[in-house]
Amino acid sequence: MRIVVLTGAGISEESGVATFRGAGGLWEGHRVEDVATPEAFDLDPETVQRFYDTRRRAVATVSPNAAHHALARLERAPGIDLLVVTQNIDDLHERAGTRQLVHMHGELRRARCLACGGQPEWTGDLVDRPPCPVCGQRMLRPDVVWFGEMPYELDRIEEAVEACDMFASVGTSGVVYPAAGYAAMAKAFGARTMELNLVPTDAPLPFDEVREGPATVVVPSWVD
Ligand code: BV8
Repeated sequence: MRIVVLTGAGISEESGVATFRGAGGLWEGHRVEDVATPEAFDLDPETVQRFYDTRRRAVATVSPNAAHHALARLERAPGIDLLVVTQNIDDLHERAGTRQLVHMHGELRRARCLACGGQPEWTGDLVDRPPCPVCGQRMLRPDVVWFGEMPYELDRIEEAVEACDMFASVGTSGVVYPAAGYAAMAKAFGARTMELNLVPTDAPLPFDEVREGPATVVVPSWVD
């Protein structure tokens, strides 16, 4: 059985990672437009670098939760061909053991060099403009997809969404495209669709099934 699971900030929330649209739509005290766009980076690179440095440090102190571990178990289940497509830039899916994984919005633990295009693994801060390990120039940015930028591996994702028998959306508000369009795409290609969320979204095309509750409860109960 071919399954695609799309995850959003909600799957990491119980690990202690802030969601985007939580307290009053501010994101760690910032408006999204002020920190998650190329324009914001051009205008005020320090603020943007500090924003991601803070999140990179925070993610290093948290652990995968029961929902991440349940998806890693699902990948190993006999007869299951699973692809996890995450909008999250934390590494909690990997640390829980998921292997077939796409970070469509990039990763905190990778940097991108604006000079040579290198994408080195990165665990430290970027605000002090460290040299790129590939070319030595001091032009590193977070390897994260900002608004207006092209997400990663769209062809691979769309191919999997069109071919899957089941599409599950876990912990995402379904606001950001093209991710938000995948449930309808899967349905159009004949898949069963399911939403697992603390607060079900009023998706334009309703899911076949909705399981309401915290990810650490509803994801293991679905998987096991
Ligand atoms: C692009 C990385 C060109 C940065 C992020 C139509 C087609 C294509 C593009 C667009 C379009 N319409 C508009 C656009 C432009 C734009 C867009 O979608 N804007 C929105 C605001 C309208 N999209 C883009 O710019 C994208 N690129 O378009 O390229 C293109 C053109 C055509 C075709 C392809 C490409 C790039 C978008 C990527 C932006 N980068 N993140 C970073 O992380 O710092 S987006 C960011 O918000 C996250 O990555 C995430 O993807 C996104 C959504 O957040 P969620 O994960 O859903 O989190 P949220 O807080 O919103 O919701 C949490 C959910 O969890 C809630 O439902 C809550 O109920 C639930 N929850 C909470 N706690 C729990 C829980 N559930 C379970 N258990 C719990 N405990």
